[in-house]
Amino acid sequence: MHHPRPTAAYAGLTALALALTGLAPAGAFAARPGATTPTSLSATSGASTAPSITPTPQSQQARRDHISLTPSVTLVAAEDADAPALETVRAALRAAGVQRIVRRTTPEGAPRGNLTVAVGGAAATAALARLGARSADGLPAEGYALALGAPSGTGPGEVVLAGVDATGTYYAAQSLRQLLPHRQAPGARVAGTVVRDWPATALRGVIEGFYGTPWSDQARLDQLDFYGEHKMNTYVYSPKDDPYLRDKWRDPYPDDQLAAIGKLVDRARDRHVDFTYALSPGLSVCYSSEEDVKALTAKLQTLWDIGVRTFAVPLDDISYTKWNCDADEAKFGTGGGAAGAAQAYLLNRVNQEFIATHQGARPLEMVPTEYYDVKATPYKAALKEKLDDNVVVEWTGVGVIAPTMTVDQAKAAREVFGHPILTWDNYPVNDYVTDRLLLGPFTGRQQGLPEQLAGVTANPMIQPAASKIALSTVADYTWNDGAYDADRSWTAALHEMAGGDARTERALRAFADVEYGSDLNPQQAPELNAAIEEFWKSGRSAPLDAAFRTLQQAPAVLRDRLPDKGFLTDSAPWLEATGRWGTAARTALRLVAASRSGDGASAWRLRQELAEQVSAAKAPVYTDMNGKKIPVVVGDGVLDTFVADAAAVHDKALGVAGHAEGVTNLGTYQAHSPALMTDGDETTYFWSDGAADKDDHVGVDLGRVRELGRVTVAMGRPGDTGDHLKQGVLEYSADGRDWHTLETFTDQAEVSADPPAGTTARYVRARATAAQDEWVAVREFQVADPGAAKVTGGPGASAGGSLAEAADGDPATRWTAARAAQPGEYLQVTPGAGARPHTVTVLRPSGAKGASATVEVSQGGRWHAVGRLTGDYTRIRPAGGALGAVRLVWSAGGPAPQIAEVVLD
Ligand code: LTM
Repeated sequence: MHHPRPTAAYAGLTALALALTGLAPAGAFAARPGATTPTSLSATSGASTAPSITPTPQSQQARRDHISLTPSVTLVAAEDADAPALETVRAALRAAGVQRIVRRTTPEGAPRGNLTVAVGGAAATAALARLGARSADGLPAEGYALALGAPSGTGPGEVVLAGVDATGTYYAAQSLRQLLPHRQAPGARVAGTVVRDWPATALRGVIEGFYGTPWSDQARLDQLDFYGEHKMNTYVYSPKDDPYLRDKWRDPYPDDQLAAIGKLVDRARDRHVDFTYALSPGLSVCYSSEEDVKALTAKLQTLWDIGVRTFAVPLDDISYTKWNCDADEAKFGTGGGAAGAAQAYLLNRVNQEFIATHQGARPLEMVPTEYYDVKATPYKAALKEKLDDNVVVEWTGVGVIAPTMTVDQAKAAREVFGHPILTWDNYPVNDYVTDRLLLGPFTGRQQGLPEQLAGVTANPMIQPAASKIALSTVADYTWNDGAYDADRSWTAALHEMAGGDARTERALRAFADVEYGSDLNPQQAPELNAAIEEFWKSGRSAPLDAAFRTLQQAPAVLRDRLPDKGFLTDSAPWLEATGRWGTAARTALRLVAASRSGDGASAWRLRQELAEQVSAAKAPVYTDMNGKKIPVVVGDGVLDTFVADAAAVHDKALGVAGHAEGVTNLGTYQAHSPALMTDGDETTYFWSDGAADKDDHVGVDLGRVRELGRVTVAMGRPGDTGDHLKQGVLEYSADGRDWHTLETFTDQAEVSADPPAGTTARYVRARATAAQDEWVAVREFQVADPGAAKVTGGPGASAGGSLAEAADGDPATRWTAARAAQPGEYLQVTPGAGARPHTVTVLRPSGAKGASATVEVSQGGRWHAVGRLTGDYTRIRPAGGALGAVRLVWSAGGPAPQIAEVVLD
């Protein structure tokens, strides 16, 4: 559907006319072809700053004058003026401090000292002329003109709202609402302005079309208010988990449920939102059955009877290669073409026998089974040829979650389906990534796309209020894609949700930043990431600490101050995790400082606190509709990476190799991060988010070039080793560029190799040498260190642990003795070949102080005591030169000893 874009407002006005009407010469912007759109009105207007309107208007011009909000206002509106528009105007005036609103049908005789507000009709036309503003005539459906000004002789001034239709008038009222201040008392002055505005596409809104807990009716009512405020005119009721939509599509709703839907329909009408009812019979329908046609139209009739006027029949996520009845095979045959013909047959019956016979019904909408591409197929050809021309086809773009959508793709969809296209845009839906919120803006949709389409509907998150940030940007794009700037729109959405409070907005922005990443916005936490990069470059910790503190305080600030309490309920576990990650990240920052300044005792204390804080940050869970608890993800790849990098700084300061880092070029499925390949835990695993291509790889970064011991790769998930690299090669490299082969393998989930003695490398990986259909899971990827210190003695380790963990180069792992020490028992650490250490540092887990020991060192072939273990951190540099070995001679009895790391350097 194409909307002609009106020519620029005021394009023909002369300087003299501008002067007479009070219009400012600068500050106008209009979405005419070829016009550049200033970033904001206030940035370009010489007049006083006006609050911005969202969605961004197509055209707005500042005036040099202003209106005054008098205590009593005359509201001039015809008898049949749009009631929701009037209600919105009244509420906005009251919120701005107006005490009395006197309604009249004509302006004649109105008190001269009153501000006049004209809503539609002849009064509005005359007032627009007085203000030198064009009428709404010629605008597309739902367009409007809105003007505020005080030409001489109008006293406190006048406000005019004129829509091309009732919805346009309502939208003028929504814009006015945003221009007026919030004040207790009358008397505010508001800068004069003229808006001429219209939508970029006819249908704009939301399809509640996700899997998982459907929205509550209360949330839906709130959403409908939000859509009206954001000039979205469409809500499609299609929750996958309403049984009466899919499994039980033939059954009528119980009375109470129908009544609840009726309330939604009424609210939608009051907000100029078209409530679309989407019935999905595809799981069990017999396309050729008379009974099923009757069942379908009878069900739609029950919705018609409560006021629904738009209907959809989604046929997504069903099988179209298996019929539900033999009669369909007999009538339509088999294959994609037959499925298209069968669906067209059923939909045409609904279109002709229901939609066409119900006056006032809007065009039928359908979702094809192939909804995610533009490939020519027999299925699409059948729909194109056989489906009634006026049926609207929904399409998700190229891909189910389309990272980008272009004008050319939309044209190709129009061509291949042969019908008007309404996008079912799968953003910000999170039913496929329930561990995260998607709080970034709508991006990747090309300018010019909306006018190729019948409209755009966005599939939101399971969390309704949390969806509002992204939906606000969807509304902005679909209203005026020409002026759309994702960043600016996102900021406006946060500003609105924060209720205009700067502290709340800062906290909300920090929270939305750590939940920003998605297929549309591939960079997670872009603002925090930039702050972290700046810290590593400059070494200035104060700005980064402030950013982390904002995260840490975000839960408390938002719980106290955010007006939308639904947002808090929706985001509770993510918000909790954000605060905890903020705490952990601040500790990590202090760990870097302590490590760099040589304060080993503080660094070790912070390192341990950090481990606990990270565990706490990973603890919050989202509980889905089946009671499954899903750990939530916050700032992934940014916060966790910062914490790991801080630990690496500490490792380096200690002089240990540290933790090998799991690395891969494959995407990650949900929370199965690459770090799980090196966590020493076979029950956790990295899992790719798709099949491996040739040259995809999984491996480790050892942090420095060192000698390689045995390499062991345990692929597949625990108890199901199917997802492994089928054909591959084990390789090592010093620099990550030049790789050398260690071993090739074919169809082995467990792969190991012993590099020749003296082989050194920093990176080791398993690389696919052929593409495969299977995803890749890796439980553990280990590379032994022949140069590592040797640990002997006792007592022996408790179940599942090993003595070696006392000196494995990783302070994050620990040796815990199976029992208390016996008289004379000791733990001995002998440095690796070639090492000539002079210092011993013993790190113990906090709270493990109880087991006491004497520290003895061997120098020149003789053992002698050099001190005792004191607290968590003991560092001794004995006189007498290099240490041959160190032993901790335990005092008998007491608690079972524990050691995080014995470091010889
Ligand atoms: O996108 C469509 C047409 N169908 C389903 C949606 O119900 C679901 O919410 C999204 C995202 O998981 N994917 C689909 O395929």
